[in-house]
Amino acid sequence: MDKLERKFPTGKPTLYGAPYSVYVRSARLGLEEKGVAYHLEPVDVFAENGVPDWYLALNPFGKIPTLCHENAVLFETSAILRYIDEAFEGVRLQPRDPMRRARMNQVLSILDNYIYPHLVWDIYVERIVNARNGTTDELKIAAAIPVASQALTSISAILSNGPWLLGDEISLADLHAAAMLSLASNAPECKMLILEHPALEDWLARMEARPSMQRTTSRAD
Ligand SMILES: N[C@@H](CCC(=O)N[C@@H](CS)C(=O)NCC(=O)O)C(=O)O
Repeated sequence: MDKLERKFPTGKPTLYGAPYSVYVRSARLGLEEKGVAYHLEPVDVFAENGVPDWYLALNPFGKIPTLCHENAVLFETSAILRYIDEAFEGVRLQPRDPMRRARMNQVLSILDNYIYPHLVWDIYVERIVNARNGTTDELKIAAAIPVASQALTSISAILSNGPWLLGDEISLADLHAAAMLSLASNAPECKMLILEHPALEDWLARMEARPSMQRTTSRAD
């Protein structure tokens, strides 16, 4: 049976991706928090020979994750997260109140547009991943710090009294943010920036303690 024939193996949703990806982890956190059984189908978009053709047929951008469910193929993580929340029973992950819901969307946007490129790529990847072969670009890290700092300040300003970003109820914003900040905080520069916001640091510690986070580490796969 080839990969595409295995797309809808048991009626469970299939998530294509690799456990190292923050975007895949975000989608997995949605599934875990909802209590949805799913199948994680490995695909390595950074493989030496490039993105496999069978995967490009699912996701023409060659990014992970992609979700397949009920004969439909869905890519772009924020769409996947919203679908998971709306299609399955379980705890509600999007506020009903319009302003809280807008705040959740605002956080998702800040994460995609500022945190992922600047904390994950410009700082974490340079400091931790590229350091392994001695190619860290210090100028890139230095240039990223002001915008990374502003992005964390903006999320911190939204963080209410907790325990979660939008208050009493955990939302998609918490899941997406935890996936990115958990990884980025391995870089000392990101850690320092997070420590400037004690409430954000406490929030991240609370997120790290959740079973969903513990079940979705790369080590757990
Ligand atoms: N806009 C996409 C972004 C996903 C994304 O960038 N995933 C990374 C892994 S964390 C990826 O596939 N990178 C492959 C590449 O950039 O070639 C989404 O929201 O799902």
